[in-house]
Amino acid sequence: MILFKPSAGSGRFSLSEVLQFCFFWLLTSTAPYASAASSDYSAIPSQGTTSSPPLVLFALSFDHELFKKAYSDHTDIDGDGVMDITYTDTIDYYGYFESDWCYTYTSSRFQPSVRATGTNGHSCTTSGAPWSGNFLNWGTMSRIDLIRKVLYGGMRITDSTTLTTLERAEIPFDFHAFSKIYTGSDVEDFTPYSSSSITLCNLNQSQSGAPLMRAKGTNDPNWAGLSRVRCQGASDADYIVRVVVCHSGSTDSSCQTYGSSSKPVGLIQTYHGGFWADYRQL
Ligand SMILES: [Ca+2]
Repeated sequence: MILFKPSAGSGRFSLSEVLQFCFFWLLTSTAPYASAASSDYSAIPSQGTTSSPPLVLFALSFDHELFKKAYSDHTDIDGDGVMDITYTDTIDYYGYFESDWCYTYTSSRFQPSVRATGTNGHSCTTSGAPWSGNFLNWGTMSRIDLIRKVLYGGMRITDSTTLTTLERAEIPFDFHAFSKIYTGSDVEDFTPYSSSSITLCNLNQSQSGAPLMRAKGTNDPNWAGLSRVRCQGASDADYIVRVVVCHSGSTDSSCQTYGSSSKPVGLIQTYHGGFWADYRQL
């Protein structure tokens, strides 16, 4: 047994001795403590009485960099160590168009018509459907288009029970407007042009104007580069970049059936768990 007694001669405990005693008691005390039980913990917030599902808020960037071309032509997309500086047919370009379908331009939109052919399944050699979906993805998509497709299936401009049309993002006619040039002996495999080169220029001519893809059958590296307002001057043809999706023969795995309709969906619809998401602001 350890006994505490006042220092010799004082008859009283000093403050130091009292503190030492308290510390010793804390170390040696066997006072019972209740062990924790699972009922002591709860998923319910301490300030509330009802539980609720956990929510996640995504605050995504919405800056102007997203309204530039998705495929910059100065990256190695397929990771083979070689810079992909133009359209490369061995790559499946992601976007609003289906890479394995051929499109005809009718009623101010691109309509999938027949399946693509060729070594990589991207060639379109029938005159009725001359546009390769894979080529159009490379030639028209902006970064925000790909984000929209990943998150919620793409921006719908037509959304009826029988028809769904997606629309390319609004691209300002300033330095955001971008051109894409392809030169090769197989231009006619992907486009209506039989020339050796094609230049596509993407912009909106005015705020909320039609999302245009202007085309000419030549190599014009200055089309989107010399003036403050870009992609101006003569073209061979102008196309509105709207595309019919989730059609009856669609191979797009992002199409989901709702009753008699098929609609493009993304991560939000797939994982939303019944919550409504205000994704239209993106
Ligand atoms: Ca490469």
